[in-house]
Amino acid sequence: MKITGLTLHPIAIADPPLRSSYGLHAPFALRTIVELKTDDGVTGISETYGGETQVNALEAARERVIGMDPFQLAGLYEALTNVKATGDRSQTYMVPGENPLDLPNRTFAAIEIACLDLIGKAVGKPVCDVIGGRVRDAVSFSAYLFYKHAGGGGFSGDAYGDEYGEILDPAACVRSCKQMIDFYGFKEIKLKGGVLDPDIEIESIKALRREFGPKVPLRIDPNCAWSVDTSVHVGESLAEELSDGGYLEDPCADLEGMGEVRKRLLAKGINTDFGSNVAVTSFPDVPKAKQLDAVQVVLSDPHYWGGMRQVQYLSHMCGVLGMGLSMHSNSHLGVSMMAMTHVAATCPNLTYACDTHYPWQTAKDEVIVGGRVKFVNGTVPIPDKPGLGVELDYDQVARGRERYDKIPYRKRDDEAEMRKHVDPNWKRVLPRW
Ligand code: GKR
Ligand code: MG
Repeated sequence: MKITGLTLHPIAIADPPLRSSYGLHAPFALRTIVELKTDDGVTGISETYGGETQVNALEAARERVIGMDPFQLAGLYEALTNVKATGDRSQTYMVPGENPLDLPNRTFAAIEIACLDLIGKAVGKPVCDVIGGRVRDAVSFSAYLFYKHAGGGGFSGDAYGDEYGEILDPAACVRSCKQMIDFYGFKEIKLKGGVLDPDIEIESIKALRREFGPKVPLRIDPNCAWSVDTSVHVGESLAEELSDGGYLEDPCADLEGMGEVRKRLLAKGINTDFGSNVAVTSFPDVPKAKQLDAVQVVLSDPHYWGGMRQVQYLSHMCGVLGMGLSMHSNSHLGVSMMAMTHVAATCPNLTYACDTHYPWQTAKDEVIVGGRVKFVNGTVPIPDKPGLGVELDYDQVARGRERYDKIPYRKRDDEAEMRKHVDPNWKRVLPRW
């Protein structure tokens, strides 16, 4: 089998005005759909980050990809990712998908996942079984709550309905969470923090605990907006709420900072686990995080860790080091949803409900045949179909492309969006509190 075609579909999908310590989400998020065709007529697909840099990097890989045997992924990994680069791989100062240092990994991942989809289709097996077999038939996801302004995304002429309304206080957090849980059946909750005063965010978590009780694990993730002292204050205030399967995610910048917070909390008898997808983004970070006791749960993500097999290696590494594994997400559609689900199904120690932004996207923009991926009691079951189990709806892809062509920006810039829509003088400062 040989790859004979690579088609890139840059698309834009409506995204509500979600807030995080990075700033504000733009009215449309950018994604790229990758499509590979083989000489025997099989097609494989994947979805990755969007915008010019990502599309150009995939375009640059074309020559290496066309003509290759899709089974020969180790050689492609070496060819695309073995580049000498030094610098900060973390997501401390750059939003996911915009750090040039993980661009090679993102690019490989997009090709790898499309290859695995087409291999699965060629041999008649789901991707999770192609990459070694599943340890579960359905993958749990969490209710991923955001503070947000009113609005459902899109531009004025093409404004989308606002499913969740404005969420800027603890009561609205609880209301939106109930709405999400009623619809999707999620059993764990994550709150994106780093937006309001930490004491208000503490109150949001306490209100969620009061509403949903101790059987629903809680996490809060301010994307390193807090100082070490503030992180200790939040850790102390939420000692009970973040226990029992919850965690405190990237409270402050750097592994050294998180290690210090952990030490100070342990000294007070508080054993809250720390998660990370900001400080821990590549393999060398993992033993360092262990050594500093800074992170107990690593958030994987096939999109920037270098694909599904790298996530499996990460799972193994975390297992060896006695660390837990969870999964990170950014704004995405159904193809990414299924890639995340397939790889999560193969990682035995991925015992936390994975993050997903999926509830924030809408059916109007979905690019898979049959519409949005269906959740069953907060899980996505592995479909009894070959490959990722989904096909592209080309009319929907074309609509996504039209939206992409209409919008003026080609990268994610939450700081600029914040200045445009909320505060003309806004700057991301770390720590903010
Ligand atoms: O979409 O604003 C966002 C999130 O904050 C995202 O960029 C993060 O990468 O979801 C993410 C996380 O840190 O867990
Ligand atoms: Mg995070």
